[in-house]
Formats: sequence, C-alpha cells, structure tokens
Amino acid sequence: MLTMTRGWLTGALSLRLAVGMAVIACPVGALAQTTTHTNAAAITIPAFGTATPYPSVINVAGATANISYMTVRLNGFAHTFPTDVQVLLVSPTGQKTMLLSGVGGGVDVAGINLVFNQDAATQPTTGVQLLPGTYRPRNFVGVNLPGPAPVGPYTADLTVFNGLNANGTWTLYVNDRAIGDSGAIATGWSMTFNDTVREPGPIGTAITYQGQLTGAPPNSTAFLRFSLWDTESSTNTDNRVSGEVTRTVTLVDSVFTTDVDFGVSVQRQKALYI
Ligand SMILES: [Ca+2]
Repeated sequence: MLTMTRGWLTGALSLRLAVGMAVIACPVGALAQTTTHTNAAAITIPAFGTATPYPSVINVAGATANISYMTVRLNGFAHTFPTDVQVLLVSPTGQKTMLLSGVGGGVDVAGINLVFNQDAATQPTTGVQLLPGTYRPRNFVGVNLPGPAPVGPYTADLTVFNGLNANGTWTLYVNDRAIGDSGAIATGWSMTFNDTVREPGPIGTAITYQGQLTGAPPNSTAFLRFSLWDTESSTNTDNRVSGEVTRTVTLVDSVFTTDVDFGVSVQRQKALYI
C-alpha cells in the first residue's frame, strides 16, 4: 500500500491532501475594498487668504490595495462669492488636483454638499450658482495657492491618484483669492477609496505541489490523480469541485514536485483541498 506523508490514498491512487490552502483559498476579488476617511472639522474661509486650518488633514492608514478610483466630498460648503474659492487636494506623495477654482460665480450658497469624482457627467459651472451635486473637478482659475501648498500648474483630475497607496497624510488646501466675501466648509471633507473597478477576475488554481510518497520505490515514477474538494475529508463526490488532473511524477528519495492546474472554473470563495 502506498501512503502519503501528509494525507492518504484511497482506492488505487486517488489522493486528498489538506495542503496548499493558502495558495488555493484566495477568494475572488480579495483586493476589493471601499474605505472612507473623514475630517469633519470645519474649514473656515476668510474674506481673503488661506483658510483655517491650512491645510486640513486626513491621515489614512491600513490601506492594503492601491487606489483605483476615488471620490472626494466637501460637506456643508458655504460662500457668498464662490468663485473666490480654490480647493486643492494633495496626496501623501505630492500628487495634486484642484477640486474647484473659479466656479459658482457670485451667487451665495449655504451648506451644500459637493462630491467630486472623475466619472461625473458635469463640471461646476463658472458663472452661475453652484448647486449641490457630483462633479468632475474644475480648475477655472489656475493661479498658485499660497504656501505651504505646492505650486502649480494644477490639474483638475482625480485620476492622478490612481495606482498610489493611500496611506499617509492627505492635505486639503482651501484659499480665498479675492478680497471681500467669505465662507466655510462647515462639516469638513472626506475621501472614499474604491477598488471595485480593479477587482480581479477569478484567480487561477495553478500550484506547484511537493509531496512525499512512501511505500513505493524511493527513486521511481508514480502515476497520480489530483482533484480539488471543498471539504477536508468528505468522500462524497458532491464535494469534488474540479475534474481530475493526472500527473506522472518522478520520485527522488520518495519526494516529488509537480505543477497542477485546475483552471479558474473551480474557484470558490472558500478554502479548497487537494
Ligand atoms: Ca473673498
């Protein structure tokens, strides 16, 4: 009787080993996550000059995937001449985009929520009232913000952050560039990082399997059949989630190494056993 050191053989040479889980059990879309980070403290915009605080800061930690898409919210935006206002977002590693600058004309707004993402259908309008809504960023007046904000030129494009790791200190610089009229972002701002658009397809189940087969001549060949199962020990074929992959392996001092690939169709969001 041939025996496996890390499992057992049943029948002729059909085997089941509770190994390789770390490789096989990776769930589909394991990298997908959506996280929102908020600084709800008020940002006060003076009649002229830099807001308080300048910048407003959000520290991000724990991000395990790189940014594929992001949304920024300004909550409770108010101003009596919105076109005065510049809002610049800077990443921990210095990438930057203007969110708005020179938009909304001179029409008072009070307590509106502005959402920015790159898929929005419209940009804020320059000369008419700024309405609550979702917009692509717009930099209509491209003058430099006062330091310590980085100098321009400034893009108006949230995709500049794609591919970055979000961890670190994000800064939001708000400036009023014209004398008279003031405002606030009364309940602060937030960023949402969304990875669903980069969710991978099913992960393959190709592995390199190394085992030890005893009971056979230690330096010989053996014919093995591999299958994937969704339980560790059931012999019910309902628990078998792949077809068989057969391999003739070469034993060297009873140890063999072989590549086994069950394809992607068997991928489950749970542990599998070989
Ligand atoms: Ca002003």
